[in-house]
Amino acid sequence: MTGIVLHGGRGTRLRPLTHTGPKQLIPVGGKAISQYVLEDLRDAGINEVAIVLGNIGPERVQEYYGDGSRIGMKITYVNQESPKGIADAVRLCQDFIGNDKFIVFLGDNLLKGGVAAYAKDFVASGADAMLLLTRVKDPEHFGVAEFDTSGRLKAVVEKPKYAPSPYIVTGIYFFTPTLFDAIAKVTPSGRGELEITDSIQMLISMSAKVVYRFVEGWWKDTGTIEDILDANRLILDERLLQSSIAGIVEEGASVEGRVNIEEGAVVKGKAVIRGPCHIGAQTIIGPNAFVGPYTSIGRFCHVENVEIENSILFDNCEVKGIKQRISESIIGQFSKLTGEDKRQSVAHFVIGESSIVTL
Ligand code: TTP
Repeated sequence: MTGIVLHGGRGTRLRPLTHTGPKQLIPVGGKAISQYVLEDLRDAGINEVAIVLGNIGPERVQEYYGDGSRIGMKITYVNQESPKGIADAVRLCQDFIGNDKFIVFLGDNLLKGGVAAYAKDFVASGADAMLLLTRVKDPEHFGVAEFDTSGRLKAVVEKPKYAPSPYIVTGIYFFTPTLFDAIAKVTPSGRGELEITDSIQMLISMSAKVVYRFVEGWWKDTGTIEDILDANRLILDERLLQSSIAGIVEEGASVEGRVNIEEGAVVKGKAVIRGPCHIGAQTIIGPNAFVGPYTSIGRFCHVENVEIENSILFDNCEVKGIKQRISESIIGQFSKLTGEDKRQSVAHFVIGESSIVTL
């Protein structure tokens, strides 16, 4: 099997973060979201992957992953000039896929436990396609599954007004190359995209065998700021199982709970870090800082005289002297948040790359 990992899209719901880079590279727990996707594929024995690049920061994706050897994979890049839909992105990989079975994994989706068991299941099923479904409260915002009385998948409908079931199609799909015949018969939807749901519907109409499994555990689509912060919490909870302290914790500083402190990072006196937290390489925390639960701080940051929790700092940020507790915030790389603000409440920020905010 091979894999396709999408890095395109418009990312409008994640602006300003997506003004300067693709959402799939937003860091949670110290790694780009799509790195968890790639590592899940690798752990399922899939070492050859095509990454589809969109028109937001494609060069950053290539810089981050290179040829893939850093994470033990072989990566081929495919360009999607404009966001013409998931099926359009997949179609561009037809030559790369050849006659292989393959997984399409949206680069901004996270799945507890990875895909190894599902991939085995798909191969054993002999099906042309296998979908992973999950139950949600608001199915109308997704591709929704409709079943017949015997429980077979009858249809998949994109964002219906009235959902035929509470089960939606997640962004992890298993296919054989029959999918390309189906995509060739699909025309762009009302929003001008070649839809993957229409392509799956076409497979069903062509009498292809389309099966499904329900997701065991959680699945997270990271399309909004709230989703990104949730993903950060889930990843720190699930994947940071024990502390690893390669940096320096100075006398008078305190580190509690599960905390990952990378090499060259320094936690200065009177700083408290309460896990689960990730502190990137060469970052300085303190003096006088509280880094609270569910916070991921990138590399080369400086955090001083502040309290911060449930937040994400990209690399190269400076956050200093803010009296309000910073919570549920995301701060883009090379940004500075400083000031002499005296209010003792909780502040919430979403700050794009290379920004300066002085209170
Ligand atoms: P979406 O999150 O549905 O779309 P979007 O990225 O345009 O976001 P927004 O609604 O906030 O503007 O995309 C789902 C996934 O598919 C995501 O990982 C991006 C990827 N994608 C592509 O790679 N190419 C495309 O043409 C589209 C539409 C999405």
